[in-house]
Amino acid sequence: MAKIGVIGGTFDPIHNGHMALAECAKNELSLDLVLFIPNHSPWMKKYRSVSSANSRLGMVESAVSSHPDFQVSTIEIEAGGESYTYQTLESLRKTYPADDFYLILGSDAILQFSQWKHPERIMESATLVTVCRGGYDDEAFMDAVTSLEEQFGKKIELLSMEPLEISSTYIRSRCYLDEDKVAALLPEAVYSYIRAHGLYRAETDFKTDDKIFEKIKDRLKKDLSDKRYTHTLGVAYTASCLAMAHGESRYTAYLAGLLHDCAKCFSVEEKLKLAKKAGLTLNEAQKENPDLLHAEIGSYVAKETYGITSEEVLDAIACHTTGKPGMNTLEQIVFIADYIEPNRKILEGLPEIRYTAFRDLDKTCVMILEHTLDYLKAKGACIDRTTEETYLYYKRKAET
Ligand code: DGI
Ligand code: FE
Ligand code: FE
Repeated sequence: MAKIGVIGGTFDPIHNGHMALAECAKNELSLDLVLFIPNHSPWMKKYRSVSSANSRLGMVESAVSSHPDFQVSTIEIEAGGESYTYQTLESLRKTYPADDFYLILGSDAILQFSQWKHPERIMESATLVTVCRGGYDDEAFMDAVTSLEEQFGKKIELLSMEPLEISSTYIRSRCYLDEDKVAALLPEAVYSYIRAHGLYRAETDFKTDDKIFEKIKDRLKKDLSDKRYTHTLGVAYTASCLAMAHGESRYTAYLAGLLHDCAKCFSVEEKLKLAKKAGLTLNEAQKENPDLLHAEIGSYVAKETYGITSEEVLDAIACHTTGKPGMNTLEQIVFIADYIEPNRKILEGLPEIRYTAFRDLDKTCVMILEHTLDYLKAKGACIDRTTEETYLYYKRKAET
């Protein structure tokens, strides 16, 4: 029978406070294992978009990789949506029926614990473990602990450490400004991960003449026609404006906008060659109209030539021409910015689409795809199945 600690959270980013808490619980309660469980979509944080589950998972993975008794569980990320702690614990117990669980919580969580969904089922599944806010002489806190113990007839384990008051908000907003201070609050591997993936840049020093952008623009000027380059800047600016309207990262949106057409001006032969190199299999529409490949090839070129590692940026580039069902916010933003950027010649319905884009992304996708499909049908062009599927997906979504 093993003793398993469980520590959940948004981990945006995971920091030394979480690590110290897990370490202390492991030592004082002789835990065999501590599971870190990043949540899928945290209780929607207002005015701030949370980093993608992928990025948060990547940070937690790099934080625990050097600890033999720490592991990551993707149970909540895989479940999708909002997970309740009682559900997570109950499914963990199914996986490890013989083991004892210890749910490690910060002191603030203890104070709100009775308002959680089914606290009695949580108490049934696990022993609560927490730290004393401000030491044992914090009466309000100790009263809360005692009253929970009485209410549920179960002891709560108190760790002897002083909680480390580390703020993820501070880390996110200062990580490119107070580099040394921020680095001291994070496991080294997490700090490197943040820098390598350009996380949190949008919340700090976004500038359109950032060195990274300037280098990309120099290259784009060589690879694109003048007209295409002007369009590209329009898409990048528009994408960052849409990001502001819809709570996405301006930085990521601008970057994806800049690169979305990076493969557009290659010749047909070059496009086919690159498609082969990228290992793509061509569908009927792409065979008839190889220009359609510029989106997927663009994603490949952005990675190989421009050194972009952010999967979300690469994904947004890959689907910008046809869209795809179930796009995330960034993907919708790039898809839409491409259509509405200020240099686009006025097509029928464009003013209304521009108006809607800053209010309702799903509805805007329907409007754009309707126009595109009409246009392609009138032209007698071969329609990519994804374009059709995307249209149906968003039409259905808008109706429900
Ligand atoms: O690269 P851009 O011109 O900025 O914009 P884009 O990547 O959206 O490409 C636009 C072209 O792609 C436009 O002429 C319509 C065409 N297109 C979009 N979906 C389909 C399509 N063409 C075909 N044949 N089939 C499609 O499903
Ligand atoms: Fe394009
Ligand atoms: Fe474009």
